[in-house]
Amino acid sequence: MNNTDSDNSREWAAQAYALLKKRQEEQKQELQKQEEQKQELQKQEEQKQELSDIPGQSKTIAEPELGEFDDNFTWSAMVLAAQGKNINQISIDEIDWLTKLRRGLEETRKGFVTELLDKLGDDPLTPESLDDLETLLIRADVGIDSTDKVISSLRTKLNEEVVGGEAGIEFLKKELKLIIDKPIKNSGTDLLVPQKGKLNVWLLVGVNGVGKTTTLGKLAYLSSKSNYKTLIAAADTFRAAAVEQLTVWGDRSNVEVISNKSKNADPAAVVFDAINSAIKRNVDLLLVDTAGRLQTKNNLMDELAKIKKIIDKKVPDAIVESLLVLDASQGQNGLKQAKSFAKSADLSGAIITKLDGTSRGGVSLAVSEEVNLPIRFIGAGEGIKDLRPFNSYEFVEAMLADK
Ligand SMILES: Nc1nc2c(ncn2[C@@H]2O[C@H](COP(=O)(O)OP(=O)(O)OP(=O)(O)O)[C@@H](O)[C@H]2O)c(=O)[nH]1
Ligand SMILES: [Mg+2]
Repeated sequence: MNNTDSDNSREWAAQAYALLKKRQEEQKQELQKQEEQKQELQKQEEQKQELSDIPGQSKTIAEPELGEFDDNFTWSAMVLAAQGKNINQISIDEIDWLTKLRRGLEETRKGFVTELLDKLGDDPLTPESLDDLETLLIRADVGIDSTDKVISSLRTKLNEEVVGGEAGIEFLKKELKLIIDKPIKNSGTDLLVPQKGKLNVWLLVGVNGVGKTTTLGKLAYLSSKSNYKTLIAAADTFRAAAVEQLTVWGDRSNVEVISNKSKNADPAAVVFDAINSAIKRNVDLLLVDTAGRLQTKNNLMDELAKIKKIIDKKVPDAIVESLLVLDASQGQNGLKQAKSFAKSADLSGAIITKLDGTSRGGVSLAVSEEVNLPIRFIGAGEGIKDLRPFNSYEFVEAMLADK
């Protein structure tokens, strides 16, 4: 965003705020009415229901509240405006998400933009400041290849013209976005959504603890909310609590979970059953949770291959996505995992989780450049709404926001 754009969209932000405030008041009044009517029924219901202690899974889905007309709101609205969003179409959810994303990337940014701007001051970029930038990019886990690419583009630009600090940041944003967008463009699909009229099967794979099950829960919510008929297959049969954890997520979004609770059940058999149910019920999207760890005698990759084989055999027409879930806070370690998975499993995309509060958000760049995987979703929190389709513009703006 340049200065004139900024002024215009600041004005836009103020209008958007007023509109959302009004809408929120109306919604509140409407909700209150409904609330009073339901109160008696709910009381009885609540007594029956046990609240889960899994983080982010209280029984009611908290709607975000419109906060102050502050810097967070203005920044988020400006990012939406810069993408040509219509003022009547934006929602508190979008503002809330962008605020979360920017906050989440604060640690990555702190050791990066703030330091970079401090070093640059108002002076034009010099070859020395490029050395500083190189160090900062590496430290943010952007990866050697992406860093080399960006620095050499900047060096070429410096040879041709004088580049001021702010212009340098804008150029940097453009270069980073190009890197992230490349695998997305190559995939031919800008936004991953289930294809209507077909069975879509999304496998969530990755090592233990990266957030596969949580991400699947959030995807189930997103999918059913968008009116896709959704089903979950609990193919992590290794971890005892996995089915229970998924059932809680399924309940939250009214999505059924197909599982086999017997000990050492075969994951491929669970997928087999789930496909049968999916066909019977005309399901649009089948989400498959897989194990992050198995008994030593079993190999994770073999297991995944077996699951895929079952899918290919039973529903050759299905659109299958193998999505690698990566925990951003693991930085370069996560990148190593991605590389080894990419070698053995036939991956089609990545989902980056835990972008809230990590200083290693830059690893997303390394995944795009070095593993060549399109990033499809990002997670920044444990709540059901803390996952959104990946948007490279928003990501880069949040990573390099100057406050
Ligand atoms: N802060 C934060 N925590 C997250 C996010 N996604 C997942 N988590 C947390 O990470 C932990 C592990 O998440 P799971 O979804 O169980 O991970 P998993 O990959 O399914 O783990 P295994 O089934 O053991 O392989 C949980 O405590 C989640 O709440 C996120 O975006 N932000
Ligand atoms: Mg799990």
